[in-house]
Amino acid sequence: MKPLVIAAAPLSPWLTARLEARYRVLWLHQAADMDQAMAEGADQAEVLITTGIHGAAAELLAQLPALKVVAVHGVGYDKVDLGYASSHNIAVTNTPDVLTDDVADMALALILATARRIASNDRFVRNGSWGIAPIPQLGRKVSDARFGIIGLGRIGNAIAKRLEGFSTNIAYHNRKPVPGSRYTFANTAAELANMSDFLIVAASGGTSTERLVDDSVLNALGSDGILINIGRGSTIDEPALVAALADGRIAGAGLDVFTDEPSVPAELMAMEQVVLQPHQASATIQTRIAMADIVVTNVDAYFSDQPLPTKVN
Ligand code: NAP
Ligand code: 8YV
Repeated sequence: MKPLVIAAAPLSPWLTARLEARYRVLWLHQAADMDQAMAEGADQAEVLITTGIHGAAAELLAQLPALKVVAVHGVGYDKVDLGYASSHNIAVTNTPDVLTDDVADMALALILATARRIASNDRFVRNGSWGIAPIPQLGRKVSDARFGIIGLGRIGNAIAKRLEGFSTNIAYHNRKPVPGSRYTFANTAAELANMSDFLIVAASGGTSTERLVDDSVLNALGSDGILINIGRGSTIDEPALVAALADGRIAGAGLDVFTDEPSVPAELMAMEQVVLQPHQASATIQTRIAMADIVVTNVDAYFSDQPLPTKVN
């Protein structure tokens, strides 16, 4: 009989196919409630698969007494209660590296789309305004701009490398400087914002970055500044961002992630200077296949008593 694994959320077709070929998958979102899931054997399951967006809260983990592994389809595991997992000997795995290029590409796409008004100009053409309404507002030059990256990790570094094609003025803020980095270190997020035209958030989520980009950071970015977020929605004080955009205290924003996904503040949706994406930074076929491979490799390793290749705790 195939071993049982639990899926906490819908998964990609590649991951679904590979899991179902090897394991009996109990889909939590298809169960009427936890009682039904328990009746189907959830209390016996040793592996839970989830996404970076869905995570695994302590309330869920506490209902799964046999659990030994939480395999996250995503590099960010801020939505998994790592404290609970570690204190109950539950290993957590993620999918680093394979998505780095795609997420960096999305940051560049959002920089260009926001600065050059790609989305609003597209709407302008589609709604028949071209030739009738006044010409669209001018954009902002990206080449030679000053770029600041919050979170110079794997993804932040890949963004910086791409930005070298546009400018030599690249700075970053981490909790500590990256040894040997050729980019300028800023001690605080506000100091970085103050020296940037584009402020790009690529830091991990969680308590240490919660609302790191607040009113003071947005004011430091200034009225010509553009904020890009491909990290986590929790890193930005969203009401403060809405107010700064509405008041013209910053010029625009390109956002892939939000505080309460999939809910996006109505004010942001009404703003022409904002480009919005539904958490798509790693969403290419090639990368989703590679992410599925890593999840399956970790689950297979667990069931064959091998070390978990991408364990984070
Ligand atoms: P990583 O290599 O671990 O980089 C994380 C970076 O964040 C590090 O440079 C870290 O530096 C910095 N950081 C952490 N806490 C900080 C704090 N309190 N203040 C300032 N900087 C802080 O991870 P990665 O692979 O680049 O991924 C980064 C994040 O991107 C993920 O955790 C995930 O949330 C997000 N992501 C989003 C998508 C998407 O679809 N939009 C896709 C993939 C990943 P220090 O430790 O030195 O502070
Ligand atoms: C995914 C992500 O969209 O890797 C992450 O941290 O947020 C994204 O790659 C997500 O995990 C979907 O499964």
